[in-house]
Amino acid sequence: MSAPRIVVLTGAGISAESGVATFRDSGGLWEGNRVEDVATPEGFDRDPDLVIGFYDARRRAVASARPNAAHLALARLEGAVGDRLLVVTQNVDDLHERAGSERLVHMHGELHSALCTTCGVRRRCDAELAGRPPCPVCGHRTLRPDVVWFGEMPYGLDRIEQAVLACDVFVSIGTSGAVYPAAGYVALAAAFGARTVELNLEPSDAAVPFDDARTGPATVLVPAWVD
Ligand code: BV8
Repeated sequence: MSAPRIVVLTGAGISAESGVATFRDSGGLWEGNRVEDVATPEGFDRDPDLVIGFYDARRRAVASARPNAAHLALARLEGAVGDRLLVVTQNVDDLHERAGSERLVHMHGELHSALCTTCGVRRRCDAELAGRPPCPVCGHRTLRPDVVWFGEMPYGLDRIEQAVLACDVFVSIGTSGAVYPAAGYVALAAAFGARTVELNLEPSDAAVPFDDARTGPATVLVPAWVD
């Protein structure tokens, strides 16, 4: 039998051991910030400088982080099975790319991308958005973080859903299963016959039980599962 088709969904927990804060763990990003203020379009409209400062600080934190053994193991898996693997990440950091993953969908956007609310262009952005630099295309000072806030449409949904429906194995790594539509993918995969696996520091409040739920740090569980 040829290599199985695998979908891997990752959340903030896969980057935790790289020193990147998660959202809902103690000391997480939501502890110091109200979701309504920093992760909604309304919050951005109310106080764009607050939101831009939140994301600039996270971009700086990620720049000093390094991919960990879990990111590297997924890149090795892609080397072994090629286009039979798709990594769907809720994370906006670039640690999967820096580990070598290419078959990757950032369904909640990317810290390293900026979106212009005037002309709609999305451009790679390593610089800070504080001070509202002009859009390189239209010149308006209307760049925002290119991330998906609550109430906004996630990216790549068609591609993701096609892969989830067709996969033989669905693996969820480092996510609390609190945010939709990502949190619904395990139920969809199971309904279409996939074997479901969770590799998480603690069991998530998943929509349906996983066939194989392993608890522990991603840097231990993911290489052990991949290799
Ligand atoms: C949308 C911005 C319409 C980017 C974020 C159905 C039911 C109920 C509600 C909804 C629904 N459908 C839509 C909604 C509304 C809403 C939603 O889900 N609300 C929730 C609160 C109920 N969803 C939306 O608005 C989405 N948009 O639905 O559009 C639509 C959709 C489909 C089709 C048509 C129309 C938009 C959601 C995106 C919101 N943006 N953030 C950013 O700032 O990064 S959410 C935020 O949460 C991040 O994106 C993050 O990725 C995401 C999930 O968090 P996790 O990654 O899981 O992180 P968390 O801290 O929660 O958990 C960490 C886990 O890791 C823990 O389990 C921990 O144990 C584990 N861990 C920790 N350390 C380790 C570890 N594991 C292993 N090793 C370790 N070392």
